Amino acid sequence: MTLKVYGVLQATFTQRVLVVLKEKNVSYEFITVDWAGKTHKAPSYLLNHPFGQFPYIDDDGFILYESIAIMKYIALKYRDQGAPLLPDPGDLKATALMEQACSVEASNFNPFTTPIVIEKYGKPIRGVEPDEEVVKECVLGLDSKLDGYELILAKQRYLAGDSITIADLAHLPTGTIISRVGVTLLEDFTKRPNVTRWWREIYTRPSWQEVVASADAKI
Ligand SMILES: N[C@@H](CCC(=O)N[C@@H](CS)C(=O)NCC(=O)O)C(=O)O
Repeated sequence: MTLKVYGVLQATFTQRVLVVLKEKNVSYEFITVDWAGKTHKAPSYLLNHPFGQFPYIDDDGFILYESIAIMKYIALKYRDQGAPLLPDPGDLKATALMEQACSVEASNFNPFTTPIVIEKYGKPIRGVEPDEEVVKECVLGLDSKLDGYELILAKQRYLAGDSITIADLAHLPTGTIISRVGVTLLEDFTKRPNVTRWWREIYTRPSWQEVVASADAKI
């Protein structure tokens, strides 16, 4: 049975799942969640995602939510297709470094980028004014956290070492949107050459360009 993805093409956490599926060349069925109609809050939806969010996947009856968990599941299930995206599961230290890189994203990137996405992208779509104070604070916070990224990426090509992993790919959705709304910290080569080198490398992957194109085509 074809793997089913429940989500929204323009939603950042859904896009994390899609980029891994494209990296692995896995065919899937996409089911658009009617977020405006709040179908994700319906009792039938909550049976599969108790927090009423998207994305989740249904892989032949196996239900999984939380985008990072889904990325890991797909990367592991299709380990031999495309770029591995995860270390050999038997390699304890490489796996720990990949988990560390995932936590780096969750602690030092997403808490700053997601509020910017909400304020400068999500709110205007709904005709709501962004809170510029929140944006300013998050830009300052991200700017300082990216100094840590620069130290990591001066020593290695990707966040978990010299091979790309899901931890790198997890940055793509919100990183792309903040840049589109004018927060170009990831592209400032003079300030942080290694961050910019890394960002350009992941951003231009064909898998990600496909995800962006299908999101833009639906707007
Ligand atoms: N930690 C979750 C976050 C999922 C999430 O926040 N999804 C947003 C869309 S990008 C959502 O469902 N928002 C609607 C809501 O929370 O009611 C993940 O990584 O999957």
